[in-house]
Amino acid sequence: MNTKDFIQLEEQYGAHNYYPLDVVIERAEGVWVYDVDGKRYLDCLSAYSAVNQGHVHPKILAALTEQAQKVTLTSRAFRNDQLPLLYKELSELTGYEMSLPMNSGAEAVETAIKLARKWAYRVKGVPRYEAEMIVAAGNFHGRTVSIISFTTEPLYRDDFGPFTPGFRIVKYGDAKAIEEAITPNTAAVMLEPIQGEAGVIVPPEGYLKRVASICRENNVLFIADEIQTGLGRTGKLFASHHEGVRPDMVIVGKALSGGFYPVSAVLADRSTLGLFTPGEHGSTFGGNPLAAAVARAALKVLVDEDLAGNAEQLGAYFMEQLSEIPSPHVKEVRGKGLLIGVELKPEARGARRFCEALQARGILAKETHEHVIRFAPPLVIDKETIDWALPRIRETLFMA
Ligand code: IF1
Repeated sequence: MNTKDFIQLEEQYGAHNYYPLDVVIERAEGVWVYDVDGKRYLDCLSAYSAVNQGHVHPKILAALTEQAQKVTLTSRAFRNDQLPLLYKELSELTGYEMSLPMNSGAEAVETAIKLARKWAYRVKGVPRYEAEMIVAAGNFHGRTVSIISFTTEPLYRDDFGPFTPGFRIVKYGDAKAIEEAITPNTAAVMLEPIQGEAGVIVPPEGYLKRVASICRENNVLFIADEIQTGLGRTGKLFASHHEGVRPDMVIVGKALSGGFYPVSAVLADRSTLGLFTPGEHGSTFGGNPLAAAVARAALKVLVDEDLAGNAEQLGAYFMEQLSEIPSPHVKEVRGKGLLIGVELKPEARGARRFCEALQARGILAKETHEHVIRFAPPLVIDKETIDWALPRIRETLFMA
């Protein structure tokens, strides 16, 4: 079977909830993916930053294979020998006292929302069911009904009401807007330190620091969704570290497993995560030994290979080189570390056609919000590979 055959099957039998590039990948290793026709591509999406460690990293694969032959799932009705070690290693790495493991990023976001509400009622004394959360316009936190209840993207919400109440939406990047939205019933502020899906929107310098102090001054929890920006992507362990900010809660996912398995978690101290009592919250697969073994190996790779450092160094180089391309189509190059967005001018007629042209030149990138090409390769990329990509990107950015 070739590319066309696979696409035909997908079109016929699969729900059309995506508009993927016409590339059918059968194998991947490091920064490279290979399609069924034997073509090689540089992956500049990293499965939306889930493959920071590079595709099929041998050490994570070994951990998966070894654990899969021992025990994969015990449920949390019993205990297993991998989860306690993950808890400890996550705490030592991130400096948070505790964590709660889930599977998808959205499940971890829902967990953070429930925890913030519980803290509001039990600790802050907000009257029951009056708790509010402040979020930012342009946010992306997942696809559940509660989460799309506070999205500003019509595509994600219009056909899916009625919506979960209790969320206030303010302009991203404006700390004053957050201060003005706080009421005595505000439980938390939840933000992406850099908005990925909105088009790699980097907030003004000092924004996160200002928001963190506004939250502290108003007895409001500050929750950072680091599912996409975390675990080395922006050149630090967490994007909030660029401003020396320590949120009350940090949500991680994606690269927590290096792309091998859905693993997510909420990180916080005992004063919040200690509020959960047995049976209140959980999931069948949350904290399973296979997920924990894979996550432990994925975190070890991040640290041992200093992937955050590599992202910082090569991200700066990549961004500098992209900024020097005098393409008539480019409006702005922005980002941090290896989370880079190239915004095109409206007259460029949208980023999709540039992504298709990049594909023809052996590079897989994804458009986001119509006009932005996101470049987010695995953090194991080297300078030679970036230098291989640059002429191909330059050529594409000069197409008519
Ligand atoms: C899709 C977007 C990226 C996330 C942040 C939570 C989640 C995500 C900051 C939820 C997930 C993924 C979801 C995937 C495409 C991708 C995405 F385009 F949708 F917005 F990365 F930008 N917080 N993002 O980025 O985690 O439940 O997916 O594990 O839904 O199309 P999840």
